[in-house]
Amino acid sequence: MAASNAAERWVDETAGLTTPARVEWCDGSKAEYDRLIEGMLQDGTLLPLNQSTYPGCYLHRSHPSDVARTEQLTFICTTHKDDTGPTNNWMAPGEAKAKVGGYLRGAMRGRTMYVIPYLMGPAGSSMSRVGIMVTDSAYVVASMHIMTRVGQVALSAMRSDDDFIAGVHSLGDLSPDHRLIAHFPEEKLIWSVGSGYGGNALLGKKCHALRLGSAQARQEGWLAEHMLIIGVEDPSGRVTYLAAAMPSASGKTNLAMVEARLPGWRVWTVGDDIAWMHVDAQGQLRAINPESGFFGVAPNTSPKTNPNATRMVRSNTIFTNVALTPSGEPWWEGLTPEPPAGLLDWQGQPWRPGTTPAAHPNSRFTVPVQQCPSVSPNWEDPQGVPISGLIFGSRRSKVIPLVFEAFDWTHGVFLGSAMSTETTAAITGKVGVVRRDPMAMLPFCGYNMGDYFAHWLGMQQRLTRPPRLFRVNWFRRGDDGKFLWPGYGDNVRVLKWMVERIQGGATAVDETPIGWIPRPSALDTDGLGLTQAQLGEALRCDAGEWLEALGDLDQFYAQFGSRLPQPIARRLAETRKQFAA
Ligand code: GTP
Ligand code: SPV
Ligand code: MN
Repeated sequence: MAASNAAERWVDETAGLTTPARVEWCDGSKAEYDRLIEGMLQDGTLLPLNQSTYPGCYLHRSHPSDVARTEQLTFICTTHKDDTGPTNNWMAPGEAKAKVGGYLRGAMRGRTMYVIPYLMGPAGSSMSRVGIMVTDSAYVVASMHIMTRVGQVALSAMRSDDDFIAGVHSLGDLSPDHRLIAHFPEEKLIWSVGSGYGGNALLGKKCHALRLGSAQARQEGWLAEHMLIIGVEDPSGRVTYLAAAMPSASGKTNLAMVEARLPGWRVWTVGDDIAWMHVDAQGQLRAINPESGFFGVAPNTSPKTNPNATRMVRSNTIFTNVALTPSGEPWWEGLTPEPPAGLLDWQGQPWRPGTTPAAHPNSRFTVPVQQCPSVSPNWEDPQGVPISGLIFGSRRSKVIPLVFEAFDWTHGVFLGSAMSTETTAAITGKVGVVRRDPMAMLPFCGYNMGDYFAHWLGMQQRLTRPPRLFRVNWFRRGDDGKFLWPGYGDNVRVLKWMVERIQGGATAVDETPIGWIPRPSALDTDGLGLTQAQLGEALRCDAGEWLEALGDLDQFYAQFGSRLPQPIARRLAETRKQFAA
């Protein structure tokens, strides 16, 4: 493998700082993966699972205080604070270098520093981008093997000597007191220390593909989004591609590989977490999935909720923080109606039912995309797939209807910018707290969110046929506290309505101040057993509730000052006026 001079120099510099015992360049081969697994089985980083029922599957137990992304320790480091914006943590680059540098100095003493050249996106795509990360965690290397394309394929895709995002990762001492995830968009650089978990440590994912990716995308005129990508096949065989933004642990993986509960309909999986979208020469929006694996939430994944995922994780999967059965199989809440006897919990302790969950609520599986039974034949198309609809979804037990459609692009951007959601176990902190999460990008936008809204608005002029924009909420609850909508496989009924809207079919809608809401009769609820009252409640738009929510939105927008685009402010004012009338 031949790396560029700039890459070699940066690796040498980094080794000078972290002083590892040895430096190993990764080639991404199966032999390398097997060696890493073997080493981790020997030192206890991995436990083998039952190799006859779960071949090639392993269990990793993380440090008990390192189980989710830590947003309070995640920083964007720009020269001017205003470029980071009010919704991100900011640190001056010099200060961050001093602080993280302190944690990194000598951090790899006696250990191996792995150098991982990785490609985000299919080989041969002009939309793909290269990263080179170093790490002292074999678990991170093995995970990067699954989640990205590692080795020569990455180095060959570099368009110039320094055409890569550089990432330094070290486990440090795993203490949250010495943890920091710092992004330097002006230097295409990531420094992450003190966590071995998911988005904190697999630097290709949130740090590169979203935070630095979004900053690069703005400069270069494309979009890097926290979105799944699917192809929805209708009974005539036509496939309509959609991308959907939803906050962490709010349904992307589930929708990405949903098994349609409607005859003749089928959903093809392109991606489950991140979409990079470009406008092509014809003015068509096209999307690639930069990843090559899924890092999916385990709890509630079952043959009932997500049969494709359940089948997919039966081989070649690394599980993190799930429970273990006496026969050496993984288990998590929801996998089976009753927990098997004799479980060890995610920390390896005997588990007693009725106490805390056996699997950590943010326990995950890491598995190659090709193993997904519903994987799209086009998932690695270098041209990407043509996107006809964009969806913004969030987790709200109240206020937000099951589905509605924006009037136009600007209105859709407004609806996305207005999104709020209830927090989940994917982030350290309180679960179930309502917070603003525009376009599901609050923790992932690598620059000023006001500029991000403007960038979205500006895309329209380059789109000859802009995608339709939709808002969904699978999580609205009735007065009895139960979900009003069955969700999962039945979400395809909502996708069907969207496809009908996109393809120009006649569907009955109500025009409301927030957009077009389908009449209950427009949704295919055949065989669902939902009462008209339930469906009506799921779709209800309440002026009083909305006026309150929009007041809160006004305050959120205020912090952007002059960086809030006028069209967004105007949309909010108009919507309030219409509700008040
Ligand atoms: P990240 O990987 O963190 O970005 O999450 P994600 O958006 O891919 O979320 P995922 O699909 O893994 O869903 C997380 C949790 O949401 C699951 O464990 C389910 O409990 C729940 N969920 C997903 N889809 C539905 C749905 O349609 N209805 C309901 N009620 N819950 C759902
Ligand atoms: C998310 O939190 O949105 C995830 C998991 O997809 S992580 O990789 O930890 O960011
Ligand atoms: Mn995610």
